[in-house]
Amino acid sequence: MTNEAKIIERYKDAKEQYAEIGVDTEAVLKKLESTKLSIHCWQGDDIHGFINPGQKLTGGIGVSGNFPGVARTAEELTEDLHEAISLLPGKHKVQLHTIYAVTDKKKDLDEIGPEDFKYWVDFAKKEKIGLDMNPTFFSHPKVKHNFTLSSPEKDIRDFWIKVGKQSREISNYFGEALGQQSVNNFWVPDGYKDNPIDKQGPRERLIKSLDEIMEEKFDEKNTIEAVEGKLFGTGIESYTVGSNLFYNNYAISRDKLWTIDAGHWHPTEDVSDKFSSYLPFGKGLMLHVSRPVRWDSDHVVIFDEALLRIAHSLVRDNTLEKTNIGLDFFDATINRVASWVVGTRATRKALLQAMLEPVAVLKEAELNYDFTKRLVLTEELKAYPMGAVWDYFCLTQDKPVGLDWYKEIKHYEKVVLLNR
Ligand code: RNT
Ligand code: ZN
Repeated sequence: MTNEAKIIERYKDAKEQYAEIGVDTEAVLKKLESTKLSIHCWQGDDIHGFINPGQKLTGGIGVSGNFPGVARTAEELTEDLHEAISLLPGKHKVQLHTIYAVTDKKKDLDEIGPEDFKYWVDFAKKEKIGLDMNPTFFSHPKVKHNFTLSSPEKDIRDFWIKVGKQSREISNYFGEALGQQSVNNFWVPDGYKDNPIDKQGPRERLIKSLDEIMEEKFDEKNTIEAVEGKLFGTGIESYTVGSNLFYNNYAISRDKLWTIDAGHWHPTEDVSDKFSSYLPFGKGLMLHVSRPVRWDSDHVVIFDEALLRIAHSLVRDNTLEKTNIGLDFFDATINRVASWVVGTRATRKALLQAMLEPVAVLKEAELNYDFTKRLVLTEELKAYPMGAVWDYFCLTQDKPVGLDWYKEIKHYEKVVLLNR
């Protein structure tokens, strides 16, 4: 039997096994394929961007490691993204930041507009993917004492308000050009290292700045804003202006999306428990799927319990439609292209694991107070042949099965990355 025939054979067995408990694997695979995952471009170049590449990273985000082959130009970054996407089954988007503009002219962050992202739109069309946006509010001299949109100084605020407004034009351009909504995600690093006296003032200023940025109306078919809060960052341990609660309320009151980054909470907090508490009130969610190891360390996402809880919540509560799933991690100790592939494949695998559950049966058991059945089924399902379904999915998507992608990556490392 050829390898391909074996994969199909194993899938047929698995399909039967799942059918016995009421799971239609064909329907699952369709749903899995159409669930878009938004890959963050910044894993490829350690969040340097092209606008001011020598600039030190600020804003409490740090990248450790110096694996060779970091992308230094737009060509290198898109070459690497193309390689990663070629190894990933399913539909995708790519998340950009203002600093990834591709322009010949020397421009400051607040001058960058849609015309500087034509390169990326062309790339997205070629790859048949969507684009998401993030205005950059860090790694720039105008981040004064860790403040941007909530700075006490009007000219500092005005600079960043302009960056925010420009990002909406760019995101709108993505939506128009690619015919699919672009999520424009706002995160600012503002905060204090030590205990502040005034906690209200900066938050009021942040609201005013955001409101000013959001004044212009754009068609939500093209773009929608998301706001991302955080518990703390390095250098702003005592007070984060844009806390999680702050943005939860901002998103609800302004009818925007709320971004939940898996690394932005106390390490023992169950991020997945927040979706169903928020969604009955809010328009929708953006996720930054990440892996915090003891803190907001942004490790590469793996198929772990925390990721599975996220996937299970979205599938069991049927809220995938209202959720935009993006990735957010950065690790420079390993091959950066491999890390995209590991994190994105792990996320899609977790979704598959969740979709292969007989959710209706489990809900019924729960409603009948049959907690024994609920426990028995969920435990037994852990050893069901999800891997056979995953391999078949990769095969039908014309993407490498199992470890085959690693061979490709090793080859790419040798001929491309190590020659940079
Ligand atoms: C930082 C936030 C933010 C960034 C990216 C680069 O804590 O998670 O999303 O990681 O904008
Ligand atoms: Zn994030």
